This record gives sequence, C-alpha cells and structure tokens, in this order.
Amino acid sequence: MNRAVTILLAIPLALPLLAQPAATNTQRDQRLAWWRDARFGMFIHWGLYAIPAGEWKGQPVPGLGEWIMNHAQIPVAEYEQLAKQFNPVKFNADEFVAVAKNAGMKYIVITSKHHDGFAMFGSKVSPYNIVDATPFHRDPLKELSAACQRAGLRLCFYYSQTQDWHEPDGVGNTWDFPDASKQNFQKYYDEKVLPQVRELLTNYGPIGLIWFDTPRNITLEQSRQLADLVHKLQPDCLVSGRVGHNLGDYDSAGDNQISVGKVKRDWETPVTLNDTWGFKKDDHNWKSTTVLIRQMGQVASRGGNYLLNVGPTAEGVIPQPSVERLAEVGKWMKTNGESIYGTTASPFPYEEPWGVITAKPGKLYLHVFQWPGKEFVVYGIESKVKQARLLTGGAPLALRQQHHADSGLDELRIATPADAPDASDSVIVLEMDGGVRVTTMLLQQPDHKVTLPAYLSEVHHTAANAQLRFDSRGVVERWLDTGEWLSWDFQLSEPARYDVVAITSGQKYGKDWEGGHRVTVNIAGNDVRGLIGDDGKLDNPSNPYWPYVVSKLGTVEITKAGKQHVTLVPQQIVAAKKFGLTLVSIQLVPKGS
Ligand code: FHN
Repeated sequence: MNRAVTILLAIPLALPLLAQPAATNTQRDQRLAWWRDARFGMFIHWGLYAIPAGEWKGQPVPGLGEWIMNHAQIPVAEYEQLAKQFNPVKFNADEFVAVAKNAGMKYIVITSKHHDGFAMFGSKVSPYNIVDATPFHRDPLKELSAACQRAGLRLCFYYSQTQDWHEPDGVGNTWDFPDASKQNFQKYYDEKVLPQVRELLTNYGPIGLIWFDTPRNITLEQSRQLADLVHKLQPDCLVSGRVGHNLGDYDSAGDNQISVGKVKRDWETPVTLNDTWGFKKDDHNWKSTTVLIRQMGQVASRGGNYLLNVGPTAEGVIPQPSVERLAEVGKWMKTNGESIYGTTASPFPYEEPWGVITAKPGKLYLHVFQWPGKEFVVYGIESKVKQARLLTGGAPLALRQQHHADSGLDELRIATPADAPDASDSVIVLEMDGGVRVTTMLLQQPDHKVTLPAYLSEVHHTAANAQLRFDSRGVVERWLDTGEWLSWDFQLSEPARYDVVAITSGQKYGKDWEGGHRVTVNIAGNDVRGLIGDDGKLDNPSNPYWPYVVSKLGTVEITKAGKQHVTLVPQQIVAAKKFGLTLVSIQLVPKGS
C-alpha cells in the first residue's frame, strides 16, 4: 500500500483533551478512592415530571419523562402549577436507601434540580422548590442525607447547570423566552446556579459528588468556577465529567453507552432501567436482570462505574419492576460482589467471546456469560495460575496450563460443571503466582473465531481533513472519506477458510443505519472485496439501543498459522446521511461454522 500514511492509535473514548483540572493527580486519586471501590451506584430522577408521567392533556408525549415540559412546550406558568399538586407522601428515605443498599449499590445520585428548574430541596435562592412551593413542605434531600449516613451510603446530587426551562436566562426554554438576544446566562449562573450549588454543599453534610449535566454553552471559565466552588466547599467531593471542558474528576460516557474497549481515564456510565429516567407510566420496557448484571460486569471490566437509574412516582415510590430487578441484582452481588467492588479493568485490551474479566492484584475474575459446559478454555494468560474456583462455592476446579512453544500460545483449560452455576454471570476467580501477565495481542479465540475490534485498530489516513474517530462505545464515527483506513495484527492458530464479516452499528434506538459502502479487506495477502449491506442483525446486550448489523464480505483461505496483518480500506463510502462507515469490528468465522 503506497500511500503517505499517518498512524494514530485508536482511543476508545473520544474525549476532548483540552483543559486539565487544576487538581493534582494525587488529590484526584484521593478523592476518587471510594468511588473506584464502589463501582455501582443508584441514579434517581425525581421531580414534578413524575406527575404527568409522560402524558399531557390526555395525550402521550414521546421521549424521556423528565423532558415533558420541553417536548410538549408547556409554558412555565402552566408547568409551575404542578408544584401545587406535588405531595409525595409515600416517600420514605430509608426505603429508597434500603433498595439501593440491598442491590449492592454504594452511592446515590439524586436530581436536586433537573432541566425543569424545580429544586427538590429547600432553597433560599428560589421559591420554586419542594419545601416552599408544594403541599409536601418536606425536604427529601435532607431526609436522604440522614438515611444515607445511617446506612453508610454516599449521597450525591445531580444538578443541571445550564438548562433551566423555568428561568428566562437559563438554557433551553425557547417557547416562553424565544428572544435569545435578551438572555443573560451569566446572571442566571451567578444568581441561581452558584448559590444553589453552595446550598447543596453546605446544608446536607458530606456529599460524594455533584453530577453536573449537559454543559451546552458553558464557558471554560464558568465550568472552572463551578468545579472550584465544589472543591472549595467540600475538598473530597467529586465533580462529574459533564461539568464541561474536561474539568470533571472523572469522565462520563453517553447515556446508556458502554464502551466496548478499555478506557484510559476513570469513567462512569448512566443507564436506564427502562427507556426513561423520570417516571413514565406507559414505559414498561424493563431491562432484564441478566442484562443489568452483564452490563455492570462489562463496565467494571473496562474500569468504569455503573450508575443505574430509578424514576420514583409522584407519590414518592420506586416502581415495583425496578425494585424487583434491583433485588435480583443484589442477590447476585451478595455472592459475586468481590468480582465488582474495588476491581480494575481487564488486562486484555479486548473482550472475550464468552464474557468479560475484572482484576485485582494477583487475581482475575472471569465473568462467564456463555457457559461452555464441562471444559472452559482461555487463551493468553501467561502467569502461573495457582487456583481456579467458582464464587458460587465448591472445591477448587481442576486446571491445566500449557505453553505452546511453536505458536507462543498460552492455554488454560479448566474443568467446569456441566451447567452454569448462575444463568446471568458465573464468576471463576483465578489466583496467580505473583502478578497477572497476559498476551495483549489479538488472538484467535477458543471458539475458533477472530474478532478485530475497530477500537484496537491503527488508523491511517491520506485525507487532508481526516475526521474518523471513536464514539464513547468505541465504535467508529465520521468515517466519511476513503482516504482513511484501518489495520490490525493478530495471531492465528488454525489455518483454514474463513468467512470475512463486518459488524457495523445502527444509530440510537435503531432509527437509522447507513450501508452501501464498498470495502476491501486484505488478509494474508488476499483481497476480499465486499459490500457493507444488511445481512442480518446481531443482538447487542451491552448497548441495546444501538443494534448491530452484519455484512458478509466474502471468504478467505489462510494457509499458515502465526502473525497476520489485516487492512480494511474503503473503496466507496455512502455518506448521504453523514453516518458513514460505523465499524464495530471485522470478524473471521471458520467457513461452515
Ligand atoms: O437531558 C438529560 C436527561 O434528562 C438525563 O438526566 C440524562 C442522564 O444522564 N442526562 C441528560 C442527557 O444526557
């Protein structure tokens, strides 16, 4: 390939590396210690929007429950009236905390003020708050603060710093306040945001973190002021990644987005239990307990935190389907919690076909989602494994470790029970002699397949205006130019004929997908020319809102085992909708399997 080449290493999370937080790494490490250990928290979206619960004037309003004011363009004067009806007398802070604690969650992040501008706490800054404007007159955040302290959980607050649809100078309400030229964001920021954040960090005891959201138009100066205010008032309080300008103590993935690759910085992903954050009475699309447990494992295996949402009703009750699922997750955590709490990311840069891996010094936790039956095989573990056992209990499992000198492959075989000990995620813990060492090169897996994830490719380009990058799931976006291409190296153990398959991603909720691109995959000197067409869908449980599309590109004969080089060069990219070639991975599947 004779092109002038620039090589960039793919980074799974495409996060801006503009400004860095003022805190030193040691300060940040200290602040993050509890949060890294926690790995699992409860998000609570609760506010006036729980009253309409997705319906306005008898009409269902599509979209997120907490966005009803915006989606139905409800005037402030009308929406405000909801406060007079808000009387969540069934709210019991100890019960909320018990649901979180029994699920194995270690922190709670509750909406103190969402985009509708209504404060769910007693605020002297604005009378538009739950104590002064509702018949309830109680401060749920005060009650939660006391309940969290009793139960040993960290209380944290969500605060919408830019969007405030109640205020003429806040962002987002274009139906009441259409004239943008009259807006004075700084005034809103100085007179509502900063003083309310001050109240939250002064009146509610120690706060674990402030979860800012949708930075939108915020300036570097304003984000910095906010982060500094938090750290000044409570030096141990964390600031979420969405404070803006990369000034958070950790990064936030997109909503419901789970990275498919290892992430460099500390990160967290917020996830819905159904399809909304704030309560919607008609949303019954609950994720199964299995999906939740596996997502949590996947996030932990990439070094992240899993923040799982509940949307209480207008009466102040967490919906029963949420409570049931969280109790089931809690049951799994009681047996398997050590494979989540205080763990770090998998030492492998890729995900195994059978599940995911979390780590602690001298230990690997194999989260097996696809149970193999009587023998479980893992490739690439170089350290000596002293013992393998199931976290569900029982005697240590018999194991055999072999280094194949010809191929360099390290193979671990474990004798396992025929049936999966846990239908969602059976965890096998491996104890090593000394530290954990693994082969980080991409390997053909024991299921005979080869997966070349986009996020582990090298990116090359001749394009002057290269745009290809990776979204926070590790999937390619903005691949619109044929002057950009990818390459991988991998280790093949079984020479054979393989089907070459491309996996691409649909847009969120499967609403769109752009195909018709023509590509050439070169493997072991052979060109396979194919079309990115829709040859079927693939289940994508870690990111269920983004369906995967399978494209069969052709077949290739590989005659020799050993290191292989692969390039994927687009010949034509259809970019009418500007999605381009949303590559997830290239796979080699043994012909006929
Ligand atoms: O607009 C909000 C949304 O309502 C919800 O609060 C989520 C949670 O991550 N954050 C924003 C969208 O990303």
